[in-house]
Amino acid sequence: MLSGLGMAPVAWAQTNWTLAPGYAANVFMTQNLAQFAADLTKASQGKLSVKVGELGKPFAMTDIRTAVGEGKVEGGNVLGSALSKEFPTSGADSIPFMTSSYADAKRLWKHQRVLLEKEMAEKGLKLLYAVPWPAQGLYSTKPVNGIEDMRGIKMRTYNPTTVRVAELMGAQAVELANGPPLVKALAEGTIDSMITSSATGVDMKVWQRFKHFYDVRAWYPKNLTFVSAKAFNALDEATRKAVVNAAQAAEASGWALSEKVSGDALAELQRNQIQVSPTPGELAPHLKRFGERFAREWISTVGIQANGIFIPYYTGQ
Ligand code: PCA
Repeated sequence: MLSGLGMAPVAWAQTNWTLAPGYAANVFMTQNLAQFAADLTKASQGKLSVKVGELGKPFAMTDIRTAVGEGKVEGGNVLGSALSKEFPTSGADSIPFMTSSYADAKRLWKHQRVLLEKEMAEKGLKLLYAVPWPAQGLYSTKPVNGIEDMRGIKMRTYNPTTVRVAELMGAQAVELANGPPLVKALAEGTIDSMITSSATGVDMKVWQRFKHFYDVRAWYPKNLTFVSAKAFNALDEATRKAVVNAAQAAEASGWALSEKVSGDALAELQRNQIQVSPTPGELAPHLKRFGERFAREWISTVGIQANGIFIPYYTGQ
């Protein structure tokens, strides 16, 4: 209302952004995204209104990046390593056994971010913040004692690393998106195993199908929140600053939330009769070898950029 005496008419129009989520509304990644949207809307003092869309409406996670590039939606939240064909350095957080704690993951992100921001900027995308999923472990219908137990089984995959690990183990990769496609496969019993977090196991109520979770802590893949650079650059300076500040806060709250969810979800798996165990002794050396092989393959695909992450990371910076 502009009825106040002496009040100047509003000279600016409100900008509306929609962020497309790659995961359902009850998943902690999307909850954190919704908080970011609400905080940013508030901080922009009416200049920017940000809302989170609904999973799959209309974009599946695999379509979000293109939709943002084409200006169909201003931004999104997707699994970074699923974009590693276009943005090679996004795959650094899915290299098996490179990180085995949140502290490692945070240090990796510090080095990865510099390169990834640049790669994305070159394609017209503004990277806002990243949040890790809890450590990746192995779910299985049957007990896994050694590598023989993985041969020929159907293993759900979600990015190039999980596909390659399935191949190296002699399992059959079945790519399934988080959400309805995975829920359906679990209900129909068409997969025997998968590598993902405790959190996703709970979200998908995997106990209807899986009986075992091996807490392998193989890697900490991250979700990226980004917008089109065009949408970002169209904002005035103060609002751009509000976006950057809100993104920083969302990154901090997201990492804390991930860590909390990680422990809660492990307990919830156990409450639902899933047996939680460490990596089976006979499987461990095979996984380690596959991890090393994967890292070598990754370096040769990514090239010189890999140095920019590996050298500072492994020299403890
Ligand atoms: N959950 C996502 C990706 C990694 C994770 O922990 C999924 O399984 O789809």
